[in-house]
Amino acid sequence: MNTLGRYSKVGVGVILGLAVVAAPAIVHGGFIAAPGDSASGESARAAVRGSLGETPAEKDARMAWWREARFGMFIHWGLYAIPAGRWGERTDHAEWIRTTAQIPLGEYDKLVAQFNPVKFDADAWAKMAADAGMKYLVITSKHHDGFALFDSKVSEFDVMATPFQRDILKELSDACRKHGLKMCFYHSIMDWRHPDYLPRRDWEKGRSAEGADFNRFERYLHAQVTELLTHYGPIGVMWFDGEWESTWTHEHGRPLYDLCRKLQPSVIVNNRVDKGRAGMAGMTIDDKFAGDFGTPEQEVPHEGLPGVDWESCITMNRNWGYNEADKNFKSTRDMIRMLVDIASKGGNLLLNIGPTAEGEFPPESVERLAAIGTWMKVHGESIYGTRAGPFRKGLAWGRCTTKPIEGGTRMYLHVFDWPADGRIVVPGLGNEVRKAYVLSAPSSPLEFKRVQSDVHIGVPSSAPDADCTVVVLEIAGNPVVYEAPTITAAAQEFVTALSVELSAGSPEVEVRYTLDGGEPAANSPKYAGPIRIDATTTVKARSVHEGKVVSGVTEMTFKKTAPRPAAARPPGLAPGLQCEMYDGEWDRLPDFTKLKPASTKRAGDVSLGGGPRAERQGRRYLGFIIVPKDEAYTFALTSDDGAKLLIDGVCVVDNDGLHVPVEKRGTIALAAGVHDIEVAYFNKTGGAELELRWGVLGAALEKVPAEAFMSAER
Ligand code: FHN
Repeated sequence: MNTLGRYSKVGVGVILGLAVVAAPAIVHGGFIAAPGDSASGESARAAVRGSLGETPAEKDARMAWWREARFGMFIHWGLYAIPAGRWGERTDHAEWIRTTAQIPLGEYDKLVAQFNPVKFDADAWAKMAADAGMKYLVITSKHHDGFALFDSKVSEFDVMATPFQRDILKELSDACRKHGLKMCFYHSIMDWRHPDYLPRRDWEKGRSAEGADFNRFERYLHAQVTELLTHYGPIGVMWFDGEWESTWTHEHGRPLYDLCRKLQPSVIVNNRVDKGRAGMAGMTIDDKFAGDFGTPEQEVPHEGLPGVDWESCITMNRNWGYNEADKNFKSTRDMIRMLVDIASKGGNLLLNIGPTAEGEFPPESVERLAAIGTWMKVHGESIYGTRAGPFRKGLAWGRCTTKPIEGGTRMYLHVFDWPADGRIVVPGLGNEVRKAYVLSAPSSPLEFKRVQSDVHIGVPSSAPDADCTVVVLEIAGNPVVYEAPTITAAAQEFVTALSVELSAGSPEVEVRYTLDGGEPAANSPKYAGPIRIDATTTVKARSVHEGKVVSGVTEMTFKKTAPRPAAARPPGLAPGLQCEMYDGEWDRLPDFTKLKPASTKRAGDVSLGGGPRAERQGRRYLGFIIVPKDEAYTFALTSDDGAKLLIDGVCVVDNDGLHVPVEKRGTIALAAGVHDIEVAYFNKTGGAELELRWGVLGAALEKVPAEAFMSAER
């Protein structure tokens, strides 16, 4: 059957126009880059209001329930639960089984007739989530296989085509509301079944892409998202995924975000709606991309990012979809401590369940949800609505979350390693302590005393809760933490000048510093804003509070370097680069100098251009880059799969290997003029991406314009 016939044609709603905003101050990899044109900085910041004119205060109001929630349930469920990971001899598949087992469409479609989860009980699922202390539930309305768990009028590849014939999402949304949970949907952009979705899977040899119309697919995607945001009541989050393939672009992402917000202005949308996600680390690389929160996957950021909303999505075992053989479940203790770690960094945890084909949660998941719920019943206030702890350098024995209280702060000290000496030491806390107690025994105060800049708390000999005891410390005012200052700048080498920022972490603590290598003291210059240096300088800084030195010294040396000289401009240069094309299959970049190119063409810039992406292809861009002025230049090379940037033969960015689109950066000091440039790139299979951006030190990065490239005409 021509599967094209199985999808009705859909019109498209009005797609909101794009609001183009300039980039505000942006955190790149821990460095602060300010707008290139500071004169427009204020207007740029004022203009940063998302594409619907939302003000920061309005966004805070929209995000409030999500920031309060801290803890949600992820559910991956669909046809793939039927094989339960097994196909032929292998038992290590899961929700990707149609691709990992290379199952032809017709074969996979047979699962539709087998999907009959007679034990599905929406109320039981919602109750288990609520009893575990979760506040929202995100379920796969459609995963990459294209199967809809809801009654979709624009697709017949949905739950109504199965023997079950019940709208699972309708039942679950009603149950969620009954149990006080926000109903949320995970919806995959990538769709391995819709005839208009490109690219095809590389192993689907016989499945032609003839007639595929990606614009028509986008209309279909919008139509299903409209169904989800129209027929199931108030939705908390639209959790998109599968945005990484090259056919999906920023020009698709922003309108999809706007559609969601137009249909339900209060809905929250993750950053996988657009192209701004930094791989599995999940954070958004640039404010121009749409999405309300970052989405680290199977990992927790090393430290929270102040003012950045993010949520780590993590499985209980090793698979998202049900795999019968996967008994590698994390312990309850590990998952409680993971939730605490995430909350202590200001993030949310989205903990995954993969239900069986019969419609039940695996018993191991049920047991762990109940145990987590028992802990949350006693300790939930140390998670819900809390803020990241103030200890940037961490705590040896556990984690800290905080909540403002009348005239002070309540600090929740989550103790993983209970002290043998009956004393918890809170390092470098400058505040007056009002009281201390174990959260589970609020009427039994604990003894505490100040020992220099530390606070010692007397605690029972054994931990009241072995998984994680919470000790509450109530202090006057905002936390004042004594830690050695941090020193940040756009790079450690520069050509003309560099801006250096110092931070003590707590606003009440001063940073005193020296630029001559001397030891900073309480009467050294006080940091009052970015320091401009124009010569090689060693910066030393330490924290001072109420006239007293309260930390050790942080030191960093910044080197002024001569820019690499420009080359003599060869004669006969023409705009663009030489681009050698190679055919082959690699896991890492080959040495292209030892291979013969299949063809050579001129490329306007370093990108893959429009159209479908080739697989098993290598490229080598050669020529010159014209540098406008003597400066240190930061280059950002985004690729899927591997790539490298060399300038004057020096490797500036190494982004080699097999990966989803990932951006890597490097900085090099260049004199104005012509410099050799070489970009090597390969794509093995699946998605493909290549982009080169640059910026002078400290400025926002932009795509390297075509007019910057020249090469000899051949
Ligand atoms: O490919 C999906 C995967 O199946 C799963 O849905 C995870 C969960 O966020 N997301 C993608 C992998 O990054």
